[in-house]
Parts: sequence; structure tokens; C-alpha cells
Amino acid sequence: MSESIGPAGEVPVAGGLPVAEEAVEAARTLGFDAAQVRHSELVPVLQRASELYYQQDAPELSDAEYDRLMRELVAIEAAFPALVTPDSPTQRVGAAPTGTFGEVVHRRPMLSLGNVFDEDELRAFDARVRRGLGLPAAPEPANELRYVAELKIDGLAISLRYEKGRFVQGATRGDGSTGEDVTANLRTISVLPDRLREAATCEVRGEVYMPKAEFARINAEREEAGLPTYANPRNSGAGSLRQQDSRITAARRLSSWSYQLIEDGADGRPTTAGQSDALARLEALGFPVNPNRAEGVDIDGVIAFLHEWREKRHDLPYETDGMVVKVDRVDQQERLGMVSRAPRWAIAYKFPPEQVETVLEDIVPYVGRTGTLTPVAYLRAAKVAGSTVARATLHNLDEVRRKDLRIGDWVVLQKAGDVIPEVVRSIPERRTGAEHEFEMPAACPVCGTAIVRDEGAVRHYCPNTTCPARLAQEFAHFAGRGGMDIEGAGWAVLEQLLARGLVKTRGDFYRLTVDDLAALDRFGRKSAENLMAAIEKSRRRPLARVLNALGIPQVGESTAIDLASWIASRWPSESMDPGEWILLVARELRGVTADELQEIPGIGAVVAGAIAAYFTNPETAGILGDLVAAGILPVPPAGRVASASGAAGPLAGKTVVVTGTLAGWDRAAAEEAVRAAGGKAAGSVSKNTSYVVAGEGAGSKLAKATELGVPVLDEEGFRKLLAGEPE
Ligand code: 3B9
Repeated sequence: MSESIGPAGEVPVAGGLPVAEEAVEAARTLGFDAAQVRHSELVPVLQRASELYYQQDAPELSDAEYDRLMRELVAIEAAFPALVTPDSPTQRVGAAPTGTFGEVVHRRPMLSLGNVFDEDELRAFDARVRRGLGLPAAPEPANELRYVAELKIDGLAISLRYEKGRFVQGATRGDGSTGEDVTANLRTISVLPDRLREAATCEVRGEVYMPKAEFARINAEREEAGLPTYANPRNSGAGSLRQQDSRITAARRLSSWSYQLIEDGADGRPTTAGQSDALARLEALGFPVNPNRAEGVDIDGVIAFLHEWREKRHDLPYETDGMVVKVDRVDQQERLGMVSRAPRWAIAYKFPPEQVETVLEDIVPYVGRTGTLTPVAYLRAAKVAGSTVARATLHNLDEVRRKDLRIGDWVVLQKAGDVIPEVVRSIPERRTGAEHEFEMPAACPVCGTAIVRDEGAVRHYCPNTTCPARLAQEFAHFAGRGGMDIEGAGWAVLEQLLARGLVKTRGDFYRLTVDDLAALDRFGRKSAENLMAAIEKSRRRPLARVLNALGIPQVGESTAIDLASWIASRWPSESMDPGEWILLVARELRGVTADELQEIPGIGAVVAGAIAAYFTNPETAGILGDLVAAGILPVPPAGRVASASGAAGPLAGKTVVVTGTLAGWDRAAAEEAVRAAGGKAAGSVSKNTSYVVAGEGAGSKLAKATELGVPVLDEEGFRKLLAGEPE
């Protein structure tokens, strides 16, 4: 994150999000420990969300939710800079390309936009802009500050390069710095000019989208062909632009609107006096520019534009999810500048989610991985924000009561951020008397065990640790991506394996034979062999992954890594072979105490207690041993030898903090390298830190190192250090 200072009352932002000083203050009152816990909860949620958004075009979090969580994370990191890590979602705006297309490094980064969700926030943006420009707080009759308001198209951002008037390259936005080369696919979009009306050399940015009618046509076609349908035009458009075969893209009839012009030789600065002139010039060059826009307006005019389009947008042949408000004049844009990767002179306003009314036909309790019973709403299928919804989670019984939901009720349904189906409330005025209250079942709907609700707790759960519903999900977690990562072991396969009794323990996965698998429904010899190969491959996962796969309460990916390093530092010796080592680990862990575990940096009393309980509870203690007996061979973390034997690696006795982005390593790899060299990798800088390795974008940790006089190394210096070369 760049450390530029925002207007008064703001701190540096992430993802274009200004953070109010009050939010930082609120984070401060949490105290470091609680902030760290919250931080560790937020990071994976946001990481996953941005991964889904950018890589798979299938977001799970709504925009508003994502935004809220991101703001919370930024506030926490602003309050406790020691918590900023290079892999924090605050440190990146997008995600890496998927790798199927060539990469294009954008000549100028494609910026992101801050979001606002209501009129008050929009007026606050206007106030910030005025403050930044030294203008009076209220709109004045003189035309000092005028905005352009454009519709925000719900599509995929792209950049087009023209040389001497000819289209030469087109790329997706990607993470803003590097996108994917989709030139061939963009050539198929008929509204985009192949030749300009003059021989300009320029880059044009805009949005590619799929018209609603085209979306409907394609989904109907796919349905008929038995293919999965797309959830909305955005996903469908993104999917179409990323086809390897551009004939498929051509058949999809995508369209596009342009909104930014960068002409060569102007040092990235606009060649027009303002955004409205830029749009006019784009039109003159032959680009499609959305005619639905407001120019020369003050903030009231912007809000009038918003009101005009809030309803009318549904009549447009394409989807808009809001509007983008830009300060028109370039000289004012320049004075306002940027913060992080977003201009201070522009903001996106997102329309509130669309709501519809439908019937809550049933509420069905579902048993989750930890036994929690989650009430799920079965709805009369209703179309909301571009897709059909028939189910929505109701989270827990308290939520059902709070919203006063009864089976048979008419309810208000929305898709949060146009994505996650959500039952907002019931409509009691429409009751007929035939509705009835939902009750949590007294017995587990799957295994019949009596359901428990702990004193004062919200959740109901099935306490039976061998409940088939729980097992199925625990096993899905075990075989899933964060765990043993057995490719092909999806739901359908797991259900059969469990139902047929082929898998009763996690170790049983490693006792399966090709014949067992070939006997499954819809499983040929070939798929059985593939699955078998995937299982074989998963025998050798890093110890941390294996520990994560176990699903120990309170243990997520990062605690699993800490635990694995600790295990490695205690037991192995250079002469011990990995098979022998893991046997020893499985045996020794069964006697581990919470006190011992609390030695591990970053593991507190609660987590230590949960781990100790897992390895001493007779129901779970033997699981790791069973896996080892079944022949898994976890890979010990690198560096075990040096740290275990105290052997003098080049970094023996040294503590190293890695911060910022290194070109050659991600942070985990850099820290692994530190450990492999016998050193300790730490997260925060203190007077005990031996070195700080500072990559691109290093911020507060670098500052702290300089303040404390801790030696700072660049990537080259780090390489030398690892190699044991004198500085
Ligand atoms: C000069 C619409 C979207 C959008 C910007 C958008 C997403 C991002 C953006 C584009 N829809 N508009 N606009 N309709 N989804 C605002 C981030 N960027 C620019 O227009 C822009 C223009 C810049 C930087 C960005 O550099 C300057 C250099 C010198 C002075 C002033 C600006």
C-alpha cells in the first residue's frame, strides 16, 4: 500500500477505500490480541472472495459485504501496523491471471474505484473533494466544481491498445498492473473499432459486457444441451471473454462501452481538459460511449441522475450495478491525486440490491461439519437481480425468530450485492393463518441423536461426532483444497464412498483400491484410475496441510503452519527418515499439553487448549496415527534439520522479518528460506530483529526498522545472506 496521506480525517486506504479515523479508533480499542484474532478471521475470507471474484467470476460475498470487511481490515491494520503482511488482501487490488492467456503488463496501471452505497456517502465524497480543492462546503453558483456521472456497467474491465489508428492488443484488467492478453477475443466484439477515424496511438479503457438478451439466449441453449447455466450476465460475459477459442467468443455477441482515453506522448495525462471532453473525443475516434450520462452537474445533479436510473436501469438491454462519479476538470483531478490505487476524484456508487416477494415454502435444518444445524429457506423460485433463487441460508434459529419468519409466509428476498440470496423479512400483512412456526428438531434429522443447544449459545448442534452428515462434510474438508487436495473426490464421490462403507475413517482413503472405485456409480475404469492417482499423489502433502486437513477445532491454515514448524523443530534429527519421523510425531502428539503448545509463537491459550483436547480425546487422538498407518508420508517443513539440531546455518540465531513484495519469493517461501537457513522468521519488527528484508511496497515495518537501526536488506542482499555471503 502506498503511504500517501489522505485528506483530513482519513488514513491511507486500501482498494480505494477511505477509512474513517473513528474506525481506526474502534479497532484500537480491541487491543492487539483481539485485533490479531479478528485480522486472522478476515484475511482468509477476503482472500477467498477476491480469488473467486477475479479468477472464477463467481463471487460469494456481496460488494457491500466485501467492502465492509475490507474497511474493517484496513482499520485494524491502520491501528496495528504490525499486522500488515504482504499477503494481506489490503495489499492487492485484484488477483493474478489464471495463466491460460499471455500476460500483458499495462503501460499505465488500471486504477480501482472506492465504493459508496448510499447518498450520505456520496455527499461525504463531495465534501472530501471540496475540502481537497479548498472549495466552500456548499455548492456555489459559479461553475467551480462539476461532475460527470456515468453508468457503471456490470461487466469486465479491459484495456485496448491502438497504434497509428489500428487495434493491436487488448487485455483484461487483471490485478490492475498485469492482465491477460485477450486480443483475439476482443477483435470479435463488433462495436469495438478495428481502425480509428484518425491515426491515433492510444490506449482506451472500458467495460465489456454481455447484453441481457444474449445472456438469456445462451443460458437457454446451455440448459437444452445439459450444460450448467451462468448465474448472471457478468459471469457469462467474463466466461465468454476467456474462451481459448475466439470463435466461441464471436458466437456470444459481447458488447462494450469505453470511458477512458490515454494518448501516447502525454505522459499518461489526459489530452483533454476534462472527462466530458475525453468522452466526446472517444466518440469522435469511433468508440462506443454510453449516451446515458450527466455532465456539468453538481452533487445534487449527480443524485438526480442516480434517482433517474435507479428504476430505469431495468429497462436497459444490459446490466448496470451503479454509477461512477468523476470530477470533470483534469487540473482538479491532478490536484486531488490518488490514494493507494484509486483516484481521489472519482467514486463508484452501487445501487441497493433489488428486492422481490416470494413464498417461504419450507425451512429445513442442515447439519454442517461441526454438527451445527443451519435452517435453510426453501423458497418459491423467484427471479432476483438476474437469476432464479430457490434457497437461502437463514443462519440460525435466532435469526428466524428475529425476522419473524414462518413457514408459508410471504417474504422479501434480495441478493446481497446482487449475489448472495438473502431473506430480508416476512410480510405479516399477507398472512392467512395457515403459516406455522419453524422449530428446531429435537433429534438430528440425519442420525437421530438428541440436538443440543449450549446455555446462552446461538447454535443448535448434533453432538454425535460420527453423525454421517458431519462425517461427510468433515471428509469433504479433509479431501478438499486446503487439505489433502484429492482431485476428483467431490461430493458425489464422497457420498458414495461413505454410503457403501468404503471409507469410515480418513485413513480409509488410502486403503481404497482401483476395483473399489471402479464399482462406484458412473465411474469407469479410467476415472477410477485417475482418482486413485490423485489419492496416491496426496500421500505426500506438507505436514502443515495434513494438520489443516484434520479439521482440528480452532486450527486454520496459519496455525497449522506454526504447529508444523514447532513439531519439526522439536523432534527430527538429521539421521531420522521421514517415515520414522512421522510415526514419532503421531505418537508424541497424543501426550501434548496445552502448556507446551503455548510455547509456540502466535498460539494462545484457547487454540492450545483446543489442539491438546483434539490429541487427547479418544475419538480424535488416533486419526493422525491411522493416517500414518495407512501410509501417508507428510513432508516435514524445510529447515527442520537446522533448527532441530541447532546446526549453524547462515542465519542460525538470527531473526528476520520479511515485508513488502519480493520478485523472487512469495512471503511463505521467503520465510521458509529463512528457516531453512537456520533462522527465525518473525512477523513484527523489534529491537531483537536481526534483519528486515524489504520488498516492493514495504511500509510501516520498514519505517520501524529504520527507526530502530535494524539492518535493512533488499532482495539481492537477502539472497547473499541466505547463501552465507558476507554483506
Ligand atoms: C486520468 C466507468 C468504470 C470508470 C477510472 C470505471 C472504472 C474506473 C474508472 C478510470 N466505469 N468509469 N472509471 N464508467 N467501471 C476513473 C479509474 N481512470 C481514469 O479515467 C483516469 C484518468 C488519470 C488516471 C485515471 O490520470 C491523471 C493524470 C494526470 C492528471 C489527472 C489524472
